[in-house]
Amino acid sequence: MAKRKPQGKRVDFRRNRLRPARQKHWHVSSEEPEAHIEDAATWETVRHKGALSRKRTIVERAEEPPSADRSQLMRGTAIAVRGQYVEVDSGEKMWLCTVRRVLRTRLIRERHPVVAGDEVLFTPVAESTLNEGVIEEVLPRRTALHRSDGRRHHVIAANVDQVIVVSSIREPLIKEHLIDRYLVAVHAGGPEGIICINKADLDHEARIPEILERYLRIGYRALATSTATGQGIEELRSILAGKTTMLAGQSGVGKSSLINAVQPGLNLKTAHVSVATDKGRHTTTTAAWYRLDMGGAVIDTPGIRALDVAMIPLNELEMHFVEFLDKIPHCKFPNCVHIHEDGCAVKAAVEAGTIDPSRYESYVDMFVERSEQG
Ligand SMILES: Nc1nc2c(ncn2[C@@H]2O[C@H](COP(=O)(O)OP(=O)(O)OP(=O)(O)O)[C@@H](O)[C@H]2O)c(=O)[nH]1
Ligand SMILES: [Mg+2]
Ligand SMILES: [Zn+2]
Repeated sequence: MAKRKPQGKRVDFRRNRLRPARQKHWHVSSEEPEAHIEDAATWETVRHKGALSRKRTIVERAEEPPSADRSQLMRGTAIAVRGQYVEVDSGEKMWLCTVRRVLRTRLIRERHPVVAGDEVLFTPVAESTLNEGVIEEVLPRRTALHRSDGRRHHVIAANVDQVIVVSSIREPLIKEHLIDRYLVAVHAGGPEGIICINKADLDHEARIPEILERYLRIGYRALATSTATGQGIEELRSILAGKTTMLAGQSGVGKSSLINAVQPGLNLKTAHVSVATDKGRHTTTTAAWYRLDMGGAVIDTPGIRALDVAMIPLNELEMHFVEFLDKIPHCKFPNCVHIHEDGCAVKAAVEAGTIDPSRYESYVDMFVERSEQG
């Protein structure tokens, strides 16, 4: 896998920037001189276009990149985004690609126009020890999962069929409401949510069965695993086979360890949870896509505190609690939010024990939090 940034290019950027005559030329038709210079230089260096005059190449870039000869485009999967570079798997080879500027500008609102799992079309520009390319197009995403950092939303992975929401019973201690929060975000994003409680070897009080039952009874798939004893790993393999699965959950719960247990050859980095803080240390730092030998692929993600639920309209929150759906039509008021209203069928179901109180509590917490955000 090509993980190395081609350092040589950086040197070339600098050298090119120091040429005042050309810089002036670039400024003429460029709205973003700095960005453009870098692009022009990248283009030049990657293309190795010795015969073509530098000036001409730059003029082409300034007017808009030559919309590459489409017959030459190759298709691949973006497996990881590292800075300005995207690693692309074309099925046979790994390619280190940059992203065409027009594409970056068009998708400026997202931090990364390309994310792990994206299907892309790219122009191969150099095929040698380091296969290089330029991504021209990101194909429409079947699904997209978001997270927020404060006020911005970022897509973290695309084209995922299912998300395994991983928690650990201990180290770090399980946060049951966090599972519900993840499930809401996953449901809103499109893929199927599956619950996995890892570190089953540490379940000294045998709490796991009750938690799993909460989800199994409302139709979710849910399993307990332990990479220490091998419990549940075969079941996990059967869930992963032939699908594209993202593993999500807090840092330190064992996402990378589970992927290693399924396919040891991947040898993903894992690390001990800090005993002092009971927290992981963000060992995985970038979402990355891995092809599985048994068919299918997994996306390992860095531990994130919560997937984004802020973009879900408040009045749609109820839709993502699957067991509420057949109750909602029986609420007395059509605009019932299932909190203070009389004649609420959801609250009645909680009292009757058909809706789990812990799930209802997660709904109320999320509803209140979302209404405070406005
Ligand atoms: N006891 C026990 N420890 C486990 C189990 N699975 C993983 N661990 C340990 O938990 C720690 C964290 O595992 P990782 O796989 O790095 O966790 P992660 O979820 O990938 O963490 P980030 O990459 O930071 O998001 C490591 O020390 C693992 O050895 C398990 O089933 N039982
Ligand atoms: Mg990890
Ligand atoms: Zn109601």
